Parts: sequence; C-alpha cells; structure tokens
Amino acid sequence: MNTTTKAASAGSYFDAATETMPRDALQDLQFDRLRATLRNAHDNVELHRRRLDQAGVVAEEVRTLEDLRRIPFTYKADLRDTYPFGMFARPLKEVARIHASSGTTGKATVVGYTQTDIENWAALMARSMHAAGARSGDIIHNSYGYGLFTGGLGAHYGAERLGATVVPMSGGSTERQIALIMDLGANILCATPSYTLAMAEVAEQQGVDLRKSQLRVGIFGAEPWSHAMRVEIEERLALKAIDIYGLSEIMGPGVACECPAQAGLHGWEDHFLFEVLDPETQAPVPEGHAGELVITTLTKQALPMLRYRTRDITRVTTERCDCGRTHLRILRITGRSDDMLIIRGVNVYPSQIEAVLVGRPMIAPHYQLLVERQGTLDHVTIEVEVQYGVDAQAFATIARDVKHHVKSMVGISTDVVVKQPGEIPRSQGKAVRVRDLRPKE
Ligand code: DLL
Repeated sequence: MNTTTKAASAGSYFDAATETMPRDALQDLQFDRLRATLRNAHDNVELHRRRLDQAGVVAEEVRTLEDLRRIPFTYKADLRDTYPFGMFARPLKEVARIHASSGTTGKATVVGYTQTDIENWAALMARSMHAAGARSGDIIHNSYGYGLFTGGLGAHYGAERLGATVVPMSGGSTERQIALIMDLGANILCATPSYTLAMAEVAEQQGVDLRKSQLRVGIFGAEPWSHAMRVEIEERLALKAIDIYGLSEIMGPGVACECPAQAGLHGWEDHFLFEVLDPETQAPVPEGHAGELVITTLTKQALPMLRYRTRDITRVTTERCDCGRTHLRILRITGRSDDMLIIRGVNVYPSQIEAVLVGRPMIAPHYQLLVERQGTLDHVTIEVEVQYGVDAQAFATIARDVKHHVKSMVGISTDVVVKQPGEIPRSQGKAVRVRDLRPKE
C-alpha cells in the first residue's frame, strides 16, 4: 500500500510521513524512482532511448546529482515533433485519458495518463488542496475550464478525492457563477487569478458582495500573478489566496502548491525532481537564485518526462517551511522565458509591470501591454483602465503617474493609454497580457 492510499483511507490528505520526510530520505526515494523512470523512458519511448544511449546514461548507474546532469533535456518541441502519441510510454489501450494544451503556434501538445497516473494526480491535487486549507466536507466551486485544459478535471478529481463537494462550473457564464457561489455556499474557489477579478467586478456591478460569501480560500494558478494581485483578490473577496502551479506536460495542476504560510509553493518531490538552471549555460544556479525550472517526473507511467525545460522562471528554497513540510518551495513564478520582453536592453516580465499597476489609485486591475517595433527598438504601450466613476479629467494625471512609477520601479520608458471601464478584454481563463505586434523574425 503506498502512502497516499494510506492517507486516503485515513480520511486525511495531510500525509505526514511523506510531506515532512527528512530531505536525505526524500532524495533516496527520488533516485530510486528516477531509475525506474529512466527504465520506463528508455524501454518504451524511441526518442528517450536514442538520447539516453547517445549520452551513455544507464538507468542503474544514476545515483548522484552529477549523474542526473548527464541526462539529456526534453523540450516542448519534442512533444510537437512526435505529435500526437510519439512520446507515450504505454500503448493507447492503457491510456485512460488525453489532455492537450493549445499553444500559441502550430499543433497542440497532447499528453496522456494511465489509470494509475490519474489516481496519482488526484492524490496530489487532494494533497495540494489540503495544503491550501481545503478540507473534506467543503464545497469547492471549480471555475477552471473543463475539457482538454488540465485545470478543470485536475481540480475536480482532486476535490472529490479530498472528500469535498464539487461544483463543476468551468469558466464563463460569470453572472451565474456568482449566483451559485452565493446560493450554494461555496467555501473554496478554484479559478485563474485574472478570471477571479473579472468575477469580482461583475459581482460588484450586480450589487453582490462576494466578501459576504462563505468563500474562505481561493486556489489560484495557471498564469503568473503578482503579490499586488494577491492583495487585491484577498481584499475584494475576503479569502486567503493560495498559489497553485502545474503544467500539462508534467501532469497538470498540483505539481506544487502553497500552504497558508504563503511563502512559496511546495513542489511535491516524491513525484517530481526539480532543478533550477541558468537557461543559457544550463548550469545549476545557487539556491535562491532565479533560473529556469526543469522538472523530471518520477512516477508517471504514460508520459515520463526527463529534465523537461518548462521555460518558467523562478527561485527555490529547501529551507524547512513554518508548516513543517520538508518539500522544497518554489517562489512565485515570475513568468515564462518566452514572455520576457527586452526593452532597450532591459529584461522585463509582464508580471513586473503588473506589480506596479495593480492597486494604484483610480485604476482597475485589468491591463494589457502592447509591444511594437519602432525602428530597431522595442516599444511598450501600457493600456490601463480607470475604475468606475473616475472623471475623464483625471486621465492625463493617471497616465503620468503610471509612466513615472513604471520607469522608476521597472526601469523602462513606456507610453500609457488610459481606457474607460470595461474596455480591456476580460479573461475567462488564462489572461492575455501581451499583444506583441513586432514583426516575426
Ligand atoms: O495551466 C495547469 C494548471 C491549471 C495550473 C490550473 C494551475 C491551476 P498548462 O495549460 O499546460 O497547465 O500551462 C502551464 O502555465 O508552464 C506556467 O507558465 C503557467 N502557470 C501555471 N501555474 C502557474 C502559477 C496549467 N501558479 C503553464 N504561476 C506553466 C505562474 C503558472 N504561472
């Protein structure tokens, strides 16, 4: 019987034996599972076999971090090149479910799960939700999109496993969402942070005070969000806003999740091996320094991933958390390296600009960045929206204020366009923050 099953039969999703395991024991477990993963990948996936053989990596001999670093990387492009099922380590008759992420260019990335993968995923989502503060008996309103996106079904199975009552709402129909949150007495909200703010806005227009709902915890993720956004959400909904991370190539939501200490997301190291590397040199960065998160799956059957280059930029710490959990903490994902803008030599993530905008007087927490090429230089226009009731005479002052603060806090010169309430498109899932109009090279 594995530990998660034990936890399930005990009716609790705090699995102390696993979640507070001493780090050396955790590392031993990781290397045992890594060898099994390497065997699975080597024996069942052509692409992995070729690369591992070329690099001379033999599963049985991988025992140290140096050995780990000899394992070749896997990229999103590998999934596209082997579309749709070329990286599956199991025949389709053993694949119980498919998910896919659309991606901005070309083909979707298709991922697959055996029944055991789905059970592990549900258990990790239940663990994440429990860490966030959700409990058996809670009513969980799930606004993550159902369908090929992993958010909806991932949270759904986790909530059921936790022993909660799920309201499988999906995204959209915002007015109805709000009525159901109020009428059914949801305690936990699962949604993207941007859609949560869109819901808060509609609720205010309807004269509904979400602060008076039964909501206690929000489990928010699937997109980068700043501390300022967290403060805004916590104020407008009167709940504790918890950050959850995941990606379909690795599993879906529940790869990492915050506990109420809100001091980083516990990355579940019994199922995943995390590295933070300098994206250019590929060398490990010292603990606490920013780099690209690289993840190896340790228990996935249908789609084992070796050193997957997530493109997500973050920092990690292995210091023990106040909650007692020993699993490392991923500190807020700043953004994806693909989303990084280089504005006159300064590297900028949209979330850095968000941190300046959200919470500023007179503007609403909805924005878009327009990036254009002017001659040889990149140029950013920030589109912000005023709060309801702000007089048009204030627009020029707001624009000056935003421009000044972005310059002094992020270090880039921008143009600022101030828009009327409702003019910036609202998200129903992942927000589109950047409109990149630069010519494609
Ligand atoms: O977004 C899975 C998910 C669903 C996570 C619901 C959390 C909640 P994908 O669609 O494959 O999967 O997108 C994964 O989204 O590589 C990050 O760039 C970004 N992302 C996910 N969670 C966070 C987060 C889901 N908490 C990509 N903070 C990832 C910042 C996040 N970025």
